[in-house]
Amino acid sequence: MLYPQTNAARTVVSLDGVWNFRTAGATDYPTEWTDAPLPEPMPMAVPGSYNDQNDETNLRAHYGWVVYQRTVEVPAALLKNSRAVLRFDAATHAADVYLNGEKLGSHKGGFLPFEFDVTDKLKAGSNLLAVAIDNRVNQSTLPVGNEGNVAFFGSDNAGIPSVEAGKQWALEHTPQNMPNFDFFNFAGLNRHVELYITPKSYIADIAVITKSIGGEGEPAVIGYDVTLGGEGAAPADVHVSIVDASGATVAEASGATAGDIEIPAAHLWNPGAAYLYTAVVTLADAGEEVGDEYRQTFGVRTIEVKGRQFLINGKPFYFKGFGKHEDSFFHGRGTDQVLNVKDVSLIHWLGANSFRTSHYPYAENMYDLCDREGIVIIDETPAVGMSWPQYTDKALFEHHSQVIRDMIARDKNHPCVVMWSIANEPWYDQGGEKSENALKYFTPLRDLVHEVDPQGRPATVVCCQNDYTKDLVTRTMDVVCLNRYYGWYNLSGNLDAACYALNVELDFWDEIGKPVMFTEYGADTVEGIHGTHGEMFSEEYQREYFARVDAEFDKRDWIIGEQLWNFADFSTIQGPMRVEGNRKGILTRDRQPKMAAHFLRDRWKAIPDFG
Ligand code: GCB
Repeated sequence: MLYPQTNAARTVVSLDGVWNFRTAGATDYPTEWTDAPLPEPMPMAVPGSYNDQNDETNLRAHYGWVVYQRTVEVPAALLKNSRAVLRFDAATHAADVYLNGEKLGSHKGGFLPFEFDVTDKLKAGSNLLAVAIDNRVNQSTLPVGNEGNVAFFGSDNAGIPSVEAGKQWALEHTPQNMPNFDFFNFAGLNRHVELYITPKSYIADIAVITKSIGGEGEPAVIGYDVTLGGEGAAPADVHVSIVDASGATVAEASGATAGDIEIPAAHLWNPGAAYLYTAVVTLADAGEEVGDEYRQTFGVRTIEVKGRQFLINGKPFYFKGFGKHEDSFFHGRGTDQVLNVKDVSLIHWLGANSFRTSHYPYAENMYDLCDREGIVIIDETPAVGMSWPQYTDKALFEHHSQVIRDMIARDKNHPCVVMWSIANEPWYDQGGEKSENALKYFTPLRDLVHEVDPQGRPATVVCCQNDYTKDLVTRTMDVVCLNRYYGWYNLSGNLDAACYALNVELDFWDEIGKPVMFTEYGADTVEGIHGTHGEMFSEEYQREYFARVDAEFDKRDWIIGEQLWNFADFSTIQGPMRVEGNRKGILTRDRQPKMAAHFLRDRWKAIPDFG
């Protein structure tokens, strides 16, 4: 699915702005809210999570459905001899969409785009658009929620009769989402909504693949694959021009939907030194007034896991960075370009070169920025919070497979994406049949990644602190990605013992013989708490924690990267382990550095991207 763009052949109409909004029921919404103006609506900005936008209602505690509405004014000229598509960059977590009272369809999953062809449904003039959105998470959704008001990060004093009674009462009277994941369940129209117009015969998809490279400035071969849509479009009508960053056309091909093109003196896309080309694909006039056009940016670069190394353009790359979240004050998980630009500048300031889109695919705008800024991304599905009952759930497996297909279809051309993460911390180290079921579940998903990615990038599952001897899945991935909290959740406060235990585990992974990277390790730190001997939660402890753990990494050349937890503090469900959210950021939620950020900046600036 191509991102909407305005060019000589296409028009995008943004439907961002202040919409009308109402909360509805836990399990349903009134149908009359989908075909007539909403009664007594409150204003709600799109894109943006609804949870922190209104103070009269406790929208953070809302459970179930909400309804968004707006009118869409359409000039008649726009609809003449064209195709109209309504696109949602995301709706979290499930949506029913209505246009002029007619249901267009539904979508499940809160972090990937979906669209509807509305050519025959949109009228010139005023149209009523209504979107009902459900924020519930449960055992059949990704991310996974717990049923029954059992909080992951709450007190679970099971067995005390009055606590059990309280839980039962809460379930019946104040139902709440109980995420099996540690980030606030921000919901709604978190990303852009667009109406876009193309010719009736159109370019439906483009894939660009780097087939071979030489050095910088030497010839490179790229492959292209164009999918056509609509009637009348023929391969003979396709033309591809490769345009360099200065606007000069450096290579061309015509008359086929797929082929190879040689760029005579190619500039490579490298971390920290990005170079972007544009494949300008045109579809000649197929008896219509205009043909179609799409401008697809791409980078010339290769990715390969070889032995115990992760190669970008044939050179061993070292990941320096963090897991992030789409999270900020007021916006929640809402797309915020100011924040994205600020975060990218902080990534440069820190001397980092990469991050993981923990724990869901981010809005496309961030990938565009990272393409141009040379920042490397590990792209993650929203499969977080899984456990053993799910590994035999066929419907969930199908949904998970579809999410992987959709994520790769969306992000395949981004040079910044170098690896796909199938899941974060599925629980699978119980041994016996449970561990084997996990292996049966994740092996076909790894193979699916390899099959559907035209660029053949590596696949991983990011694994939880576990009994690694019984974990059968992690060792089968292309790269072993470890989340470890020695010195925080385990061996809390004792960094000597933490380093000892870490070393015992690292000896195990050395035997396994795969490339290993850390995708989480960290310590909650409340800015302003200090101590001469730096105990837990102090800024000194966080700095010392990273200094000690990183020194263990430095002893092993098969560790291919360190992505700590987390870039910045972020919002979570309330609970006794969280003081206004998760505080493991090396930056505060408003992006100010804690002491550890200065230590890491010095460290990362001294470690080259390629070793
Ligand atoms: C983890 C999770 C992450 C949490 C983190 C923590 O292992 O992957 O989502 O936020 O631990 O701080 O507990």
